[in-house]
Parts: sequence; structure tokens; C-alpha cells
Amino acid sequence: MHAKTGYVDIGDIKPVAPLQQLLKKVAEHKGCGTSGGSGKSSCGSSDGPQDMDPQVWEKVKNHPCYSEEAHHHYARMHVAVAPACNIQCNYCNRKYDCANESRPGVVSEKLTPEQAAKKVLAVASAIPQMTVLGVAGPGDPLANPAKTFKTFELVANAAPDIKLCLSTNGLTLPDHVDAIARYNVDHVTITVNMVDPEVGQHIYPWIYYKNKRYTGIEAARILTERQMQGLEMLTERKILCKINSVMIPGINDQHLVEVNRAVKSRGAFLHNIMPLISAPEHGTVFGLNGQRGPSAQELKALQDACEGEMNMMRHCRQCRADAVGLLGEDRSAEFTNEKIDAMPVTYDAVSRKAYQQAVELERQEKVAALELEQQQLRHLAQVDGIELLIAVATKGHGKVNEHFGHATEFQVYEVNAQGAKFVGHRRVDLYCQGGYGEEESLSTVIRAINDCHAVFVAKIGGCPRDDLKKAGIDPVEKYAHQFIESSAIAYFMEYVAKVQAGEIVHVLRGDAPIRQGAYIAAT
Ligand code: CLF
Ligand code: SF4
Repeated sequence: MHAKTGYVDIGDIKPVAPLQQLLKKVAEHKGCGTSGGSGKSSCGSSDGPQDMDPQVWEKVKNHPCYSEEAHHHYARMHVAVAPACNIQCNYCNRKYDCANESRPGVVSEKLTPEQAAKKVLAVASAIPQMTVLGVAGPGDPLANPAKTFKTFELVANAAPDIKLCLSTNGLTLPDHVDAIARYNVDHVTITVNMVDPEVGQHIYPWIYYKNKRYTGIEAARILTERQMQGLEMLTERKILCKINSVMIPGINDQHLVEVNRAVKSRGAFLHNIMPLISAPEHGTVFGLNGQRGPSAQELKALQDACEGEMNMMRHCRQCRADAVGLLGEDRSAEFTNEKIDAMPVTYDAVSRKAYQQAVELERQEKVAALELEQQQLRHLAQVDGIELLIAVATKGHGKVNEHFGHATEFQVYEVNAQGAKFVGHRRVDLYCQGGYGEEESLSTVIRAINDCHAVFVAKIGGCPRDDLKKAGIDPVEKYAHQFIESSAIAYFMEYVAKVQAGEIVHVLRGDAPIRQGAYIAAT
């Protein structure tokens, strides 16, 4: 079944504040000399072992959210053991998954810790590259501490090779830091949308704290104090912290630069700025009052602006609270309680390890292929600031290995004379099986990757190929089943050669909308 997709019309996107203002803040921000954190200035989510402390690398190397590179190879799963929440966010409707960690959609089944542990073993047996268990809702894991920690305890005993992860709004975080450390939860995400209560009052109508309900500025002040205190306590204990922030144009978009500075100075490892998703059908305050989300260019500009200060995550898929699989795919329907009861569950740690070793060999191959292309790139003559965005149809392994018509998302790479890097993804309707007819699906795909110069696919039919070309997007099949980054660099070098030979003219592409509708993969 397909949910109807809503897009912000490009023509309707008005800048909510002059770009100069944002850039000014960024310039001030970059000169602030903050301390703490990794102290690195690259897009750390794609870093490798040479870029970080070996102990940190051990923690992130097969965590699909903490390492962009790992997310092509390793999967995560969430178990929905935490239904209650202690705050209200204007982008959340409790009928839906936790919007700070999930794309909107109801959780199919809430689980007891025992059911959750059984599900983890079933998934680990079927998906050997599943390396991380996260508790991310549908409410707040730390508003349900007994269920959350019982789940972690059961899983740690039965499957000690699985990393434990949780995501929280942070209100009760300081009270649970000792338990988080005791249960070896090595990765904690805190959703921080503001560090200024004046801003926070427009995002949080109320919180429930120490048996009392608070509203307005006071609620936001308590929340931000507790979040910052919890972050400091975690980083003192060397627990890796990721910060999720929802970018809400006109409310906290410019302010997120200050949030970035605040969390960086307290030692956060990674900052994940996500677009607000607010369609009216979600029934949220923002959905109903017409608050729009950012466009692709607005989101990227803010992420780029913050990147100089700390590691930025750009591959978040705003997962469901019961998501299973690689980021960007959802296999949760294969693991319902009913199906798990009928499954032979044999947790085989040896086979899992062997599979993961094979994955590591493939990662090394990918690095070698990239290094070859990078060497060629270094020999490239002056390229006059040419920069391309390339959309890629992939189903994992870091390769161009998906048919255009089967893609439910495209990964987007930026490539220039410095190399290729992952900068985002775009969810789309399946072209081949679109519930609204193929033509409508095709136009939504083209709109979603409107800012890209090319789309790499394993295969594509004649009709979409022609329409893409008409839209100025080059459909490219020649890198089928090859590694993405090295292919992107090879394409870039050919492109530059054609520009220099006068065969083509380099044009700047426009903006693209970010999908607002609930996403449900076709079944
Ligand atoms: Fe889950 Fe979150 Fe852990 Fe990842 S998700 S609790 S850190 S295992 Fe990942 Fe999903 Fe984005 Fe979350 S892509 S929503 S960042
Ligand atoms: Fe919803 Fe999560 Fe916010 Fe709670 S913290 S209101 S579950 S988005």
C-alpha cells in the first residue's frame, strides 16, 4: 500500500531568513574556538580508522548511524518497548512513531522486553549484518526505563556481540546515566532542537517533570538544562553521544548553529540535523498549522555550515521505532510476533562473525577502488569550481546495484576536485509499482532529484531515461555493480573533460523538495 505523498512546491519555498544572516552566524561560530568533542573538522561520519582514536573506531566501525561508510554494509533494528512520553513536541502525534527518530507511521506492534529479546535473536539469525539494537520509541525510552533496561539486559546476555543504542529527548537523562553505563549502552542520541527557551517554547508546549506539568518558557528551560547536563555526564563517561536536531524553518533553523556550538563544546561526537516532516495527515501541531519543512538546499546549507565544527550525520533515514534492516530499507514486516513464533531461531555467533569478516573484505576492496580514482583526480587540471550532485540507486554494499524502477530512495553524492562524498538521500515512490500510475511516480522521482546532474542506476527503461534527459538529469548505467564513490569520481573526470572540450556546458541545477508524506514501501 502507498501513502499519498505530499511535496512542498519549489515555487512556494521562500527563504525564511537571508542567507547572509546564516552565513554571518556561521562565520562567528567557526571563529569561536570551542573545545571538547573530537576536535575534527571533516565530515566525520564518513571517516575511517586512520581518522580517529582506535577505541572510538571500535565503537563506530559497524554502527550504521555513527559511520556513514558502515551504513552501506551494516543494519540496525529497533524494538518498540517504550510507548510513553514525558514531553510534547509540536512535530509529534502519539498515534505515530517518535518523530524525532522515526518517519511517521504507526508502530505495528508494541513489545514486552521478553518479546523484544526474542525478536532481536530472530533478526540476528536472519540478518547477520544486523549489529545494533536501538530503543527509540515510539515514546521516550527513558520515560519507560524499566522496560528499556530490561530489554538491554536480556539482549546483552543472549547476544553480547550486538551493540546497544538508545535515543531520548533527554528530560530524565541525568537520572539514568549510571544505568546506561552499567548496561554498556555505548551510543546515546539526544534530540536537541534548541538551547534557548525563547526558541524552545515554540517547539514544546509542555513537559511533565517530577510529577508536575510545565508549559511555555519554563518547560523549555528545564528541558534544555536537563539535556545539557545529561550530555556532559555521558561524555565524561566516554559514552558516544549523537545529537539529533529537527530543522524547523523560521523557528530554529538559524538557532541550530548555536545548538551545534553548545553540543560540540560538551563533547558530542556527531550532529544529525534532520528536516521537519509535517504533513497535515500526521495530525501534529506543525502539520495542521502549515509549518513547512526545509528544502533540500536549505538543509544542506545548514549541514555544510555546521560541518566545519564537528562531525555531521547526513545519512539519517528518520526511522520507524520498529525499523529493521539497512538504513533506508524496512524489513519489519518480516518479523512480526506471529512470524517469529513460527521461525527456527538459532543464534549462531560464529556464522555472524564469518559474515561480518566477509563484509570487512568488501569494505577494503571499496577503499582500494576509491584510492585508485583519487589518484587520477589529483592529476586533473584546473576544473574551475565544477561541482556535481549525483543520485544513486543502491541496495547496499556501497555499490550502484539497484534498478531505477525498484528504487525507493536515491543516495546523493557531491563530487568535485576534492573527491566524492555522501550528502543525503531522497525518498521516492517506486517507479515500477507506483500506486498512482507510473507517470505520476516518475514526475515525483524527477522532482526529488531535481538538484542532481546525473542518476546512477544498475538498469533503466527507455521511457524514464528519455524523461530524465528532458529534465536535464543524465541517466547512467555504465557503473552498474561498481562502487559508488569511485564511479562518481570517474564520471566527474569525464564530465570535466567534456566541458573543457566544449562538448557540454556545465549548468547549475535548481533546488529539490524533501518528501513530506508518510512513507510506506510497496508490498
Ligand atoms: Fe536507532 Fe538511533 Fe541508535 Fe541508529 S536510528 S537509536 S542511533 S540505532 Fe539512525 Fe534511524 Fe537516523 Fe536514528 S538513521 S533515525 S539516527
Ligand atoms: Fe513524540 Fe518523541 Fe517528542 Fe515524545 S520526544 S513527543 S515521542 S517526538
